[in-house]
Amino acid sequence: MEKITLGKLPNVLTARELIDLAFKRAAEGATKAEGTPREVAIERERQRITIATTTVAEHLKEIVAAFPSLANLPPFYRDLVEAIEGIDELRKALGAISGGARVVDKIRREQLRRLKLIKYPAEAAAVRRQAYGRVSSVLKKLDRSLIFLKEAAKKLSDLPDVYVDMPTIVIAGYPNVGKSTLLKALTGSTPKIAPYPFTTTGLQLGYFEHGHQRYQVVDTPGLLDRPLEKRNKAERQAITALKNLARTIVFVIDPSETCGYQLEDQLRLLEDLRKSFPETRFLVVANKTDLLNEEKIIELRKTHPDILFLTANTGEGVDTLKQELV
Ligand SMILES: Nc1nc2c(ncn2[C@@H]2O[C@H](COP(=O)(O)OP(=O)(O)O)[C@@H](O)[C@H]2O)c(=O)[nH]1
Ligand SMILES: [Mg+2]
Repeated sequence: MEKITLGKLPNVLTARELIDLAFKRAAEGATKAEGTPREVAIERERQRITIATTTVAEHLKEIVAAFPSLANLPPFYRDLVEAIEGIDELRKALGAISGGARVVDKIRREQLRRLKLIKYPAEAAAVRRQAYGRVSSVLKKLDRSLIFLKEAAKKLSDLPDVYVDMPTIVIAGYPNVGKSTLLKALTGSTPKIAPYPFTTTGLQLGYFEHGHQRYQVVDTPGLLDRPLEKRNKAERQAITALKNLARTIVFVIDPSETCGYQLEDQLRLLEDLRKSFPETRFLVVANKTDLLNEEKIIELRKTHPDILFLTANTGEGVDTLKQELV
């Protein structure tokens, strides 16, 4: 089972922090050399230039290497990254950092070459200062990208841990229709909460096993519980990500309307979702059957012959649903 964790992203330093770190290491790291005053000066500055530029270039390369390769991300996570940061923005920033690392490597080679050509010891420090100045100006130009990636790393470390290739059932429906109760009834456990962008409550994940196959059940509080037209672009993208995950959507309706929403509105949301998830199988379940009278059930069976009736809080009908799901 593939479980992606984007949790190990680097602590990205800002331009200022990286400059300070590099120069400090260079100042402390240079060792004493022997020889003529010119040789001593050259060796001291050679070490400083090397340590400073290497510190900077290595950190930049580390950032690029540590960000998950966007090309290889499973679609679910790609959509989430798109929702959170914009893949293009991320790619551009990483491209800038990667280019910056190459420039710093080049500065090292050029300045070390210049260092060899000096005549007087005092010139060595000037070559080193020039190297520092060039590196600083490269980093200052990268600062926006560095700050962007610092933020991105923070947000991406917070992506939910889900199994992207486990058969997954997503539960949808208006608030208070009994989605969380159904998740518990299906999976028999307290759901795990995974942070998810654009909902404060996070995804609720549960698992059940049937015939040696594990199934993942996802409740999406705050996401698939009201009309999509009211969503902003980023929220839509976060919803789109679920498309890659959901093999089946269980749409829960509450015909008793004790949830506070009219059945008519609930069914409209269902049609709305069907249009947005044209390739996903939908199973419609009517919950809170215990609160319905016989007439209502008969009427619903007539208009919607495919509906499964259940009472999530007693577990009645949940086994039938499970059979239907697997
Ligand atoms: N009578 C009855 N109440 C239920 C049933 N399922 C859930 N509820 C209640 O409906 C309320 C909302 O349930 P919840 O699972 O939190 O809904 P969600 O907002 O869709 O996740 C809670 O008070 C539940 O106890 C049911 O089958 N029958
Ligand atoms: Mg809930």
